[in-house]
Amino acid sequence: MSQEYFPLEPLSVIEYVKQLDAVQSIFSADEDLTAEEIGDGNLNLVFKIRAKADPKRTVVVKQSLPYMRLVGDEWPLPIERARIEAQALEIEARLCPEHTPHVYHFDPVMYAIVMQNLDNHIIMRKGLSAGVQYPHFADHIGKFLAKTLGYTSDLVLDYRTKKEQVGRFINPELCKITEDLVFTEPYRPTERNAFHPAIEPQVLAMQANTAVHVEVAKMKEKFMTQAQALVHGDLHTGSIMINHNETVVIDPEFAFYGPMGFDIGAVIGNLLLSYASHETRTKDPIQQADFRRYLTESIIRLWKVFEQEFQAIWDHVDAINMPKGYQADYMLRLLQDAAGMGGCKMLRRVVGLAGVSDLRGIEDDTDRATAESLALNIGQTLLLKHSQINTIEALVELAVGCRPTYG
Ligand code: SR1
Ligand code: MG
Repeated sequence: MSQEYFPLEPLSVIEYVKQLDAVQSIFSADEDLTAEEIGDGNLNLVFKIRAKADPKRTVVVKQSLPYMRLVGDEWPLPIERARIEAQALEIEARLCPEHTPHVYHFDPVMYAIVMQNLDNHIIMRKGLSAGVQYPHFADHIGKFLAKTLGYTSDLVLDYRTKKEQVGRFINPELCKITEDLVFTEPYRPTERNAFHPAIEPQVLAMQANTAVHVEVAKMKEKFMTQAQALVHGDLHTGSIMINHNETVVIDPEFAFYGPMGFDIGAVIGNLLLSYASHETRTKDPIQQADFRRYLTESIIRLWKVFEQEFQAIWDHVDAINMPKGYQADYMLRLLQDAAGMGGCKMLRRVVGLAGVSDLRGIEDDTDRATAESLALNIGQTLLLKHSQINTIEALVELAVGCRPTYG
């Protein structure tokens, strides 16, 4: 093991992997390996390592850089986030192994995680852009959310363990990125915002809307103060690797003790970003309606699975012994938080620094602006109306009632 941190490169990562005991069952010590840096994330180095003789024998090495990869070294970041990610993956693997990648090794000096290469899966965002439907996704993610959020909350953990866990997952710098990029910058003119010029009138109207500022402040306060459960913290469709049968959640480096609605809202908001993108990605009305039905049914289903599994965990353990009626009130608040925070997650992807390929990848300029205009309207509607939403069906109804302003 190396004594000092250095950023890996395709050659050094091969030498690095070869000396790890943890992968001896996959690669033999003298075997030829290949390394490819896939680098499509905003933050880290990611290498795929394969045995030349048998590319199916493969691992991924993910290493933290001391700065934001997307922006450069003028935006320093703590490499410590790899430790948070490794610990969160350990907990998720214990609670929900079927939806968590296998970790072979965590190196606390190199801030590198060696893990399963999900070679038979694709990034869900890409599949959704291509109009692919994943029939088990909603059940899988509903269950993942229920287990990872339920079992790490006060509803299950004893009072001391819960507080110790909050301490282990203090993640200030990555939380600050979210506080800035999700809950602050989209709502005011800043240098880092980037949006399509055609939707500028809509963006300016949103930024001038006092009600938007008040509702986003409520969401930001919850994000900053409500240590409800160990949340993934960045559960968008780029953090989900998927195929027809399997769903695996990756990348919990933003994990911390925060509001459950932030994770649930991230998934819902990202499905609705896809919904908005198919305003123009899919022109055929029958295909468009079919795919959008899949997306909205998935939102309803994932919430229902979450609700059922979460309540079952709560009923079984009930560490805080709350009175009757409290559970229904709690579940309603989770739904409303998910709507409000999901709305913010949509808005940041249209207006803010880090966009998503669902929208920014639409080649035709007018098509892109039209889809982004719709995403902005859905995000704003969910944010403004979150406290009036009483059912998941009502949330979906509000979203599908929106139309693009532009186009
Ligand atoms: C500047 S990029 C930061 C974003 O990338 C991550 O995936 C998070 O969503 C974060 O907000
Ligand atoms: Mg990520």
